[in-house]
Amino acid sequence: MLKLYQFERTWGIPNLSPFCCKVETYMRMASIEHDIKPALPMSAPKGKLPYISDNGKALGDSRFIIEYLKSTYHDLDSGLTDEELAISTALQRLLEEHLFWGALYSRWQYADENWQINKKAIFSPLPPIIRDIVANRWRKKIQRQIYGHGMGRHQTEEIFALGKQDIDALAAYLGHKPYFLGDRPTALDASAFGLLINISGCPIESPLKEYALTKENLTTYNERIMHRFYPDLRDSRSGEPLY
Ligand SMILES: N[C@@H](CCC(=O)N[C@@H](CS)C(=O)NCC(=O)O)C(=O)O
Repeated sequence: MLKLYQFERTWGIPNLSPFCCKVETYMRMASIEHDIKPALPMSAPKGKLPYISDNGKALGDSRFIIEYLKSTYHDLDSGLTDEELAISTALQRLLEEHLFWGALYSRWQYADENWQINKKAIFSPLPPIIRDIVANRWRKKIQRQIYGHGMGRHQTEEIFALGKQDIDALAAYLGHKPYFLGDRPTALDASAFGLLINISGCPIESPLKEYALTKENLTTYNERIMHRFYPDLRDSRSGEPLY
């Protein structure tokens, strides 16, 4: 059986990693059977989550994983025009190579309360004796990545201003459509939902989250996908469906 390795579920959303959430959402949208295995990035083939294993082979990076799922199991993008495919690629790059870095900054650098919440969610599976050491080392590493990407060189207000431009573009392009490219979900929706639910549906407070929550169509979009593809996600206290 196809296995998906990703962070443990937390915060009442499918995954705290936009990329893990993207792959699981693609699998659910495409009705691809799979087992979920909790993991940390240290064990991943490229040192990042998610990765999958199938037929004895491990594969990392959500883009290559989705290519593999398309060619081996089910292609949610079949039937799209070349123009739609171009938009899909461009918006996924906006989400994953730009907006993602503002979201990452909110968690690992922007505010200490956010870091504490993030730390607890990611590093709790580690033994207490090494938890803080590993978490602090990891935090420095991610901050170096944010700086290396270029996003981390900007002022806080500039980082969030750039993120807000991306949110504007996404909200405008989605408009009143149920999914980004029309009436049915495609790979672009797996990517968009993966990041949008991680900005507006998680307990990391920032101007980016506040701004995303002002876009009613993005909120309804997240709810639509949660309701249709994650009906099994329930409130940990009440047991009620979350959406
Ligand atoms: N391009 C990769 C990005 C994956 C990624 O950045 N994963 C993060 C979690 S959101 C990670 O595992 N980071 C660990 C690290 O950078 O050390 C993909 O599409 O899968």
